[in-house]
Amino acid sequence: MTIPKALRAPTPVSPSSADLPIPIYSSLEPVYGEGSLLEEAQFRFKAVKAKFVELFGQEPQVYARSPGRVNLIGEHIDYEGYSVLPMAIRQDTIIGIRKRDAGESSKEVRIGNVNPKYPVCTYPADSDQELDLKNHKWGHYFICGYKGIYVFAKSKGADVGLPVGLDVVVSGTVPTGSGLSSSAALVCSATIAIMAVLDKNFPKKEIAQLTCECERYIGTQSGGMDQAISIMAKTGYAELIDFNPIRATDVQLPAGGTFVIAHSLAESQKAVTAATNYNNRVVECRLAAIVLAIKLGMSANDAISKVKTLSDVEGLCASFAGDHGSSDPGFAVKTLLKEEPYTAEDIEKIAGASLTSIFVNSPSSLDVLNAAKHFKIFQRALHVYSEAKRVHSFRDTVLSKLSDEDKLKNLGELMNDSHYSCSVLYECSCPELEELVKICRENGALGARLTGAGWGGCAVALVKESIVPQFIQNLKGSFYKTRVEKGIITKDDVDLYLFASKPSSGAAIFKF
Ligand code: NG1
Repeated sequence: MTIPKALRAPTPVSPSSADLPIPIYSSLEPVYGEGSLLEEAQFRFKAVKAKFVELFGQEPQVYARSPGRVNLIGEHIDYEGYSVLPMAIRQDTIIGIRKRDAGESSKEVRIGNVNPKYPVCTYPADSDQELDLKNHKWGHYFICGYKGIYVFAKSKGADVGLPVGLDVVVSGTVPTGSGLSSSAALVCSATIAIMAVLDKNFPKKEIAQLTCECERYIGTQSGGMDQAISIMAKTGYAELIDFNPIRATDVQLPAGGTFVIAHSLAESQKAVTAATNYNNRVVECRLAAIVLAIKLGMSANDAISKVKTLSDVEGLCASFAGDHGSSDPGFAVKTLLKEEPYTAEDIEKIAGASLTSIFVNSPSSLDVLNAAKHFKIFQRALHVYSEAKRVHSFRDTVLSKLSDEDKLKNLGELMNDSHYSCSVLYECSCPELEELVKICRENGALGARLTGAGWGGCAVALVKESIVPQFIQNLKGSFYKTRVEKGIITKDDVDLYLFASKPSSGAAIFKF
């Protein structure tokens, strides 16, 4: 008998994985699989436990891990509201954590590290504390999560009690200052470790949003890509990450290609150089958006109060372009902005307001204004609009009916174009990255580009699987050998800075 449609039970809608909470495992295998990865993880978890006992005289109650990431395409556009396409890497941050009992003497958060390079940091058990940003300490990243989780719980009406004292040990394998998001791996693992010890869990998409906001306590105006992929990644897939609201869509990369990650060995100190590099670009993009909005007919008052990002004025730019027979928002940039850098006075004249009044509520932006001589808003806006387009071309290529070989060729070209734009228009490269990207291409990469914030850190190269061993060997000879000879790194460490990577899994909690 056929049941009439109206009487049928509604088809259950399966929640997307981003609606699910962070997975809780009782063994390492679901994350680390088997073989050498599992062995390495077992070794590291044991080391965390041993350090914990050494420092605090007890064992952790629970563990959490969150991975670093490599961004395949979509650089410096997440904070402008545009989609990006990263994948998680196997390198991660593991945290062992224990809640200090009410009876225990000091109410503190004590954060140790298995790596002796990072001394124990102690903070008050106070979620309202201000981080001393002039005195940068590695433990600050943990406190970002600590502050954030209490604010978030309050906003959700979740009862987490008063801020607790915590003992914590960290073990990280994401190289720092590498553009592989060691900072987000630490902030994300800290946040979920604290949640776990407080016996709370939330949907991944909410934690992705929360952890992005958490990391801003460190003083960078982060976009959200790193936290989103670290929390929501899935083994075997890159993810197209959309913002407002955060969403992740699986992207299955074509067969026959491998992403090789190579460190330029120039450390990118994003938090320390924020005023002249990362936050400077965020401010330049906002100024570009305001100037474009005004030139396209918006009142200066509305532009200053309503326009935050270049994506806010894309519609205006596109309709201007449409009136001139183009569909490219970059057309508006090329027509309405001048190529020469703008001085503060130039922009103040257009906006009818002082720059300090525009950014009055953002101390980190005021630091940018203090440090900046001029603003290259033409170049920054062109980069953002063209890079946003490349992300979609990348995804469309993956979904197209082309052969895998042709797909890989097109993806490589998009990566090369992205690098050019980062280097020339956004000026976030450096001589070491330029050398490395050139060497990657000379050795057969289908495409190569800087990845992450830039100004140092890593390049990512798309390489045919069949030539990966030879490619790595060649890079060792042409880029790393001289650095080993100069004592910049040791021969044994080269494999930490040059490796092939497959899309790995996202954040997890472990209760053994
Ligand atoms: P890395 O490479 O991890 O410093 C930074 C930002 C991202 C994104 C990229 C540039 C943070 C935590 N991450 O990444 O949001 O803007 O730069 O695409 O600030």
